[in-house]
Amino acid sequence: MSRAAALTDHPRGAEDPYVTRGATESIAERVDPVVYGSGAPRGAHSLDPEQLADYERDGFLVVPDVFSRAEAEALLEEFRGLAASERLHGREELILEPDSEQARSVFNPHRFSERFDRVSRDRRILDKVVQILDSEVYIHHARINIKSALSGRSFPWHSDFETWHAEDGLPRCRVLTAWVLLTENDEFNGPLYLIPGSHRAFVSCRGATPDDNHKASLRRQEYGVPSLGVLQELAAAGGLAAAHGAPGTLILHEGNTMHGSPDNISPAARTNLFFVYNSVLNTPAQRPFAATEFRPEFLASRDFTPVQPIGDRPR
Ligand SMILES: O=C(O)CCC(=O)C(=O)O
Ligand SMILES: [Fe+2]
Repeated sequence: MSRAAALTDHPRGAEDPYVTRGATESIAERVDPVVYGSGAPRGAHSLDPEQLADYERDGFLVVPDVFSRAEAEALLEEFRGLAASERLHGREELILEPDSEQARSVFNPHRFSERFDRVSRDRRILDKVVQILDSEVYIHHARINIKSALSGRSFPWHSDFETWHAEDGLPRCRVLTAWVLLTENDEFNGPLYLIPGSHRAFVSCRGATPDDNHKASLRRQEYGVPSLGVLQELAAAGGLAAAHGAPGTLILHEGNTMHGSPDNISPAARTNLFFVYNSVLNTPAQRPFAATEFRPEFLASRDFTPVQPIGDRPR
């Protein structure tokens, strides 16, 4: 199957339920399910019905102890080795902080390291992802956000799906992020903030996407962010939550949940690994929905090969 043939032939314009980056901001209703299919368990590591219901209601779920502390520590060590090697030098996968030469993000560690590749295919993650999305999945991108002690910078409020739709052409919200906490995430070191229930509202953001927007947005996002008024409306309905957890915690984060995170001025780094899994039935449209060009491949994969799980056999 050629890659071009695998793009989704999705109607554009008036039939797009998620029009965004226009002259005005507005809130539209989500038209897609949150849990696709029946939500039936897919293996030994599926969510139980209560966890699945919490995810469906809130748009995220914190699952402690999915990986052991030792596994998280080994992943952090692997990352330190990768960061210290020459392999990332001068590469576009390495993103620096907006105000310093410190590393902010490293994209697609699973393409650089077998250990990260293996965790991306671990059934402890995939059984849950496939249960929610009800199809095979491919990795849209993966990323490590480092948030160094004292100087790791914030991420403004946003919905990931808004960007993936506008700039990467993902037609529908059949996509989620699975985060593995590699360090403690606590109230001090810049944890993720989320608005429970916000995944049910699609915020159509104001402002046309500039060319090459990703070059600025990965360091400091300015397009695809909601106004104060819209945030207040969402927070009035859902309140705010912070995702805290020990190393090895897994966070499942629905693609459209509104989230952001503050600066880390604490003395401890907050380093997290995340994988964005998109349904193979939701590959990009022929063109992005609200940008002149697609973002580069390292941000939005063109390899739609289904992820092959490893680990325990399914039940
Ligand atoms: O690492 C964080 O705190 C937030 C990152 C984020 O939202 C993103 O990369 O889309
Ligand atoms: Fe995000």
